[in-house]
Amino acid sequence: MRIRQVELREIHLRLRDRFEISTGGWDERRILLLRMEAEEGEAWSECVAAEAPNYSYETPETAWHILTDYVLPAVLGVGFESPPSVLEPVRWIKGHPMALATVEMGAWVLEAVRRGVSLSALLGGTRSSVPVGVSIGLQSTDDELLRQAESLLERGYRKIKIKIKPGRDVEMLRKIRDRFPDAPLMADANSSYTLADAPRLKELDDLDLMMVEQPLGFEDLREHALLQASIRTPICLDESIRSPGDTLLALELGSGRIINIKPGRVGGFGSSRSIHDLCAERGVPVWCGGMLESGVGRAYNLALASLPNFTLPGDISESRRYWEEDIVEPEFVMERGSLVVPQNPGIGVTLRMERVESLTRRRWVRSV
Ligand code: OSB
Ligand code: MG
Repeated sequence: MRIRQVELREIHLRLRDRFEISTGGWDERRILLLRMEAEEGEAWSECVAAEAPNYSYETPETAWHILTDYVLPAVLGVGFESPPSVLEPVRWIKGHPMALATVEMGAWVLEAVRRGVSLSALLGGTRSSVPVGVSIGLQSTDDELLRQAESLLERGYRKIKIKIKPGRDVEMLRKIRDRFPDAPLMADANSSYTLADAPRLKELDDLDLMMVEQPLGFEDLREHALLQASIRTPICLDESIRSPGDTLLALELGSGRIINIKPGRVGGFGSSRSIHDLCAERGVPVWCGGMLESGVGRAYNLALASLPNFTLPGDISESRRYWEEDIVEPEFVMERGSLVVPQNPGIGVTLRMERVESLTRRRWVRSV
């Protein structure tokens, strides 16, 4: 296949509610949308870089730079055999997985469109509907958090993830656990603790959490291994896992027992599938994380989460959890705690172009 036109846009999409984690917050998302066109069809994909370098070093600004100055000019007009090989011309680029994943994941959709199959089918998905969870940001009061947890549990989410940070952790989580003794709960610290906090983190063991996500630094696999050896609660790694190699290292060291896969963070679907497979071989469960995606990125995450070893509910909530109005139709709606995996060719949902047009802040187009 050969890409004959690329179009990159930045859109601004307001969240219904502010989303806050230990290292920063979002009121709106600055989303890069990429459209790639080949003779066989077109694909829209989403860059998930956060607005500030508080999750990883990438931002929409660095991704725009890497995509428009290096990646897109290099892949335009060049034939490729399989989706991951679309990135062959830019193998020399170090880092910037989210920018690169935007192109790699779009290439999977071009291939799905060419074959007339769904993205899920192309990736090897085995489920037509996927149980999902929800991530609740830091709230100003515990009462507000309780209110939100209650309404999201009532809505049917299969996993409730609660953001924590030093000073807002054990006591706050205990209130939730006391109110909802059987709820599937977990916590996400987004790298806000150090090994010196191990005694505090050990107190989580009384709360019957499914896991604690990324308690320590994003490069601290050794420290995570020491922490995991001293607490019962399974550690799930998010920020620390950027590749299959990181995953193997983490599992060998015992840095965690569960892996969160975000395809953007690991450079695309090729890498996501390798991580999925090597975890499956070792009996390590994985689940699909989220970056507050629009319906475009959500479609990709859902397709990935239809693979067999995604045995825990991911952070793939329904559209209305994030947006007043999504940019795709149909929007993603949860039924009995699950999202239906689109079965139409490609991403299986359609962009609402009028809406995308009105949200666009900049646009860059090249063709051959
Ligand atoms: O750590 O999983 C995270 C959102 C932005 C950055 C990092 C994270 C998150 C979430 C939200 O937890 C997950 C979602 O998209 O619903
Ligand atoms: Mg996380």
